[in-house]
Amino acid sequence: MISSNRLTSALLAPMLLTAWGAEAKAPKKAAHTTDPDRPNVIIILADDLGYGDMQPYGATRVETPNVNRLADGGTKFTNVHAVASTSTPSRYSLLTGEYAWRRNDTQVAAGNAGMIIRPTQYTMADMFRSRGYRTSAFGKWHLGLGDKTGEQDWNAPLPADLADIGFDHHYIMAATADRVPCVFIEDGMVANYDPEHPIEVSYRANFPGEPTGAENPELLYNLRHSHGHDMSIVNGIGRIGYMKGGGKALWKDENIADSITAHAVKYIHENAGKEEPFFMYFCTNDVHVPRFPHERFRGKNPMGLRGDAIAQFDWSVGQLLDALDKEGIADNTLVILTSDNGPVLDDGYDDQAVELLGDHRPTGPFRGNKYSAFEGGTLVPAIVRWPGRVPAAAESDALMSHIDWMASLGSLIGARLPKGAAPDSQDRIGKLLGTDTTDSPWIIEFAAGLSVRTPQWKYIEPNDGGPMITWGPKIETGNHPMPQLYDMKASKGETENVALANPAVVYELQNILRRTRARHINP
Ligand code: NG6
Ligand code: CA
Repeated sequence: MISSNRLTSALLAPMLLTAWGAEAKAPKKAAHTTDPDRPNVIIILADDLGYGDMQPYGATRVETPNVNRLADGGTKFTNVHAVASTSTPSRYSLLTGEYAWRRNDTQVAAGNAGMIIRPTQYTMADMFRSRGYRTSAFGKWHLGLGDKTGEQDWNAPLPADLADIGFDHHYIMAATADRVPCVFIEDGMVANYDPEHPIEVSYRANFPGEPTGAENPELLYNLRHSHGHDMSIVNGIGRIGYMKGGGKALWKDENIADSITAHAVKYIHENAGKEEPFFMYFCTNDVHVPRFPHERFRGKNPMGLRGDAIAQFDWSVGQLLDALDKEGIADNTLVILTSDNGPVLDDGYDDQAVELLGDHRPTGPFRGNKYSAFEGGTLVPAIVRWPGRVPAAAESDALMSHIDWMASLGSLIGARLPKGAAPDSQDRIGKLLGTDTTDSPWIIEFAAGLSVRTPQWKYIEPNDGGPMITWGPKIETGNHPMPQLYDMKASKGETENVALANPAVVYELQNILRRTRARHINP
């Protein structure tokens, strides 16, 4: 493991001033799960789950009883944005409190990317650890592993992993289910490693004699690709990238939700009775492609595999909530459910998501979707539950961005962040807990370029990229060579560009971007 010079919790304990000028907090003697300001914290992060995909947000063609249960016990947010309209930059920003667009290497990562968050960076997991938490990550990772891209040896412990950025325990997928390697990584090593079948991974060339989706479509017995995803075949599904070996370590897509959820539930049971609270970063593969949920979720809604994947996601949520109930720790556990970016229908496999959609609206009334600068790219569901502390059966329309969750949670638990950590994150804990329903003054969204959203306006910077994605499905990018300004109070649909009629507003929003780029953060 790369050793990092992190401050230990012992060093930090006496220094409880929060880093954003908030009031000093009374020193806490010992971390404990019954401490009101140090609840267990679970972030449930769905993949590509849209604003309109669950019943609390208006879905009628699929049932989400467990998410409904969470919403009944907590606050549902209607104006929360992920930082980016794809996974890697969105997750990078959530976990570091730094806008991904400040770096040029946070675009959608390959499965053999080196660690994008470097061990010297201070993460949300480090922050929880500094306050005595146990920390864990489950499921989709997609932020790179090992030191250098393409140089990992998947047959031995990885020289850099999540332990180097603050997670005590992890059971993860290196990237996405549509990218090789198709194995779980547990605490820095391939889980269920099969020495009879050494693993090789390449994003450059196939391994001699190995079938591919492009050349051997007859082997795609589980799902066929619609675009891309025609390289290595694992479990009868074509992937992005090439891999060889794996043997019994290879996942079966129909069991991914079961594996991730079982590990997380076990963790809850093992940690519930301990002195220290826990932080869990629980990332589902659902509802990302390839959508291949377990048999028991199939055919219960009219939307096919995408609907089934939503049902499977809901089941995972229910398993976690049940585990909290069984352990009697639901009351001192803050559960936050959200998604990494907006929804997409055809994202590369022939799963009939488009054909079977009916009148379901994955983005609700909003325009665009995953990849897009329109609201559908980053507007995500968000439900927060903490009995007694977060209003129950409530709704908040506070404008808020994931970028602020690190500082907000840090404020809650009385963490002190080292200078330079979470540089773009503001303490908005009242908004996150639903007790302050006022808007953030502005938030920034990241697709091909940047956009600013204020309570009334949405400004999209000019961008020379084309209006539609070029690689396959009909997906609007939101790009336009002219400045775009939409009055979100007049219409949620971003249909009428009123930039020319409102030059002063455009100028003001451009200034927010200019100053934020220059790091002159001015909330
Ligand atoms: C795209 C993939 C898409 C998905 C996306 C990342 C193709 C043609 N499309 O490049 O299927 O994997 O990357 O999604 O390969 S994300 O939610 O992890 O950002
Ligand atoms: Ca995603």
